[in-house]
Amino acid sequence: MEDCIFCKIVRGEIPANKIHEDEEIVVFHDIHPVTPVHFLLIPKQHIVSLNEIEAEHQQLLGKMLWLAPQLAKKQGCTDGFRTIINTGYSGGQEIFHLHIHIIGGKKLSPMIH
Ligand code: IU
Repeated sequence: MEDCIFCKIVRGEIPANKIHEDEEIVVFHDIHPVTPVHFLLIPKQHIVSLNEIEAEHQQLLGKMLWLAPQLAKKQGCTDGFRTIINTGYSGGQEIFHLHIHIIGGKKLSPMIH
């Protein structure tokens, strides 16, 4: 997707503070962190949101979730973290390229409001 900001990060056209990259996934620190640790896992492939996933994406999504705790621990979240996927307009999604937020680095309250 030419105009997608996260696709531009994948292609290296705009900068991001990357903490992981492999053939399918890029992970980088969120530019507006809401907690001491806040990073995003994105597929290199342009998938709009969780609403658009297909059966063929199962392995990719599994890999993203498999990577998340490893990277969270490396970023200092040794005692837990929160995983958020905003989906669609009502889900609060602002960037329409699927991404998993990992937030942590402090004790989070139990409820999301
Ligand atoms: P959302 O789930 O679509 O609401 O989250 C988008 C996130 O992308 C948000 O936390 C932004 O701070 C973040 N972000 C970023 O890390 N780098 C960017 O260049 C842009 C947005 I634009």
